[in-house]
Amino acid sequence: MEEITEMNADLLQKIYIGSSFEKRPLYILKLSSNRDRTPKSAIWIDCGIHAREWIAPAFCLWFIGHKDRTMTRLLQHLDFYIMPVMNVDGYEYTWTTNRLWRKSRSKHGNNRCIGTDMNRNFDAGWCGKGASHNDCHEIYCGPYPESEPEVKAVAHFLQKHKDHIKAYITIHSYSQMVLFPYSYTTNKSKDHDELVSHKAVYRTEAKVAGNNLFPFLSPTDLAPGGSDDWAYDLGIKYSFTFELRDRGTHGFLLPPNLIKPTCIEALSGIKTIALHVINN
Ligand code: ING
Ligand code: ZN
Repeated sequence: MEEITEMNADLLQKIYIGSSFEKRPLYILKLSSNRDRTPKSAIWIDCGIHAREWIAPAFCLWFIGHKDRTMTRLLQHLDFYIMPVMNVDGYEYTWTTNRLWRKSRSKHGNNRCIGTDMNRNFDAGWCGKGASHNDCHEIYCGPYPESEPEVKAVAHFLQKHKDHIKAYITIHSYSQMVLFPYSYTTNKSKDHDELVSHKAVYRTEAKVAGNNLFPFLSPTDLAPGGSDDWAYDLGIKYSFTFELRDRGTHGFLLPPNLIKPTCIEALSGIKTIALHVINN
């Protein structure tokens, strides 16, 4: 992040938004062609909510460094806020100790176990069916909503900038699909029917799924406290979870030769959403 911001000082700005449970700094990078200083609409992308989903931070960093004609054109109309790693403590832990760690590394009160599932910790149907109050479970929702400093920092930033953030995209793996609200309830969101029948949404889905046109998949299991639901209820209509490769052959241990093609697929999904945001 340091290197890439220094090398592209004209396009990138590093913004400190808070610190993690283990006191690591949390940064987002603002990608903006600042030739004209008029305030622009923006798209938020975060990666690495879950520690073991290594393709996610890899994608965010690759995306920041990627330049092409479409991106140049998009940047005339849009800024991007990119958070390469939200779960910085968990990510570090997957490098040093346990490759398959998912949660944060926080310890609350007299809990027996470490870690909260950050994608169950947002204040959207918090800890309903599909999350767990048991701190030893993989889908532990935490002692209260936004108990994780990382979640609180992101929620605070989004709240502050919600008027110009037109799309929220959070990058996970694996399963190759695009999810959108709601996950905390089986009720349809106000925009559900529009989003389901939306050509742009369908194209995004197809791209993230590796250009395999297959029927739209929505999760059948409830998952409350997710970031996309929270962003949607904040008023960000285009709010998506991208689940990148693969479909389970390698799972979280995606081999290096698949990093690049996966990034290209995800990029093309993001471009589809960005073009739609610009034209609407
Ligand atoms: N999947 C997501 C998870 O947090 C999800 C699925 C998406 C839940 C959006 C809630 C909201 O379980 C992975 N792979 O993490
Ligand atoms: Zn995940």
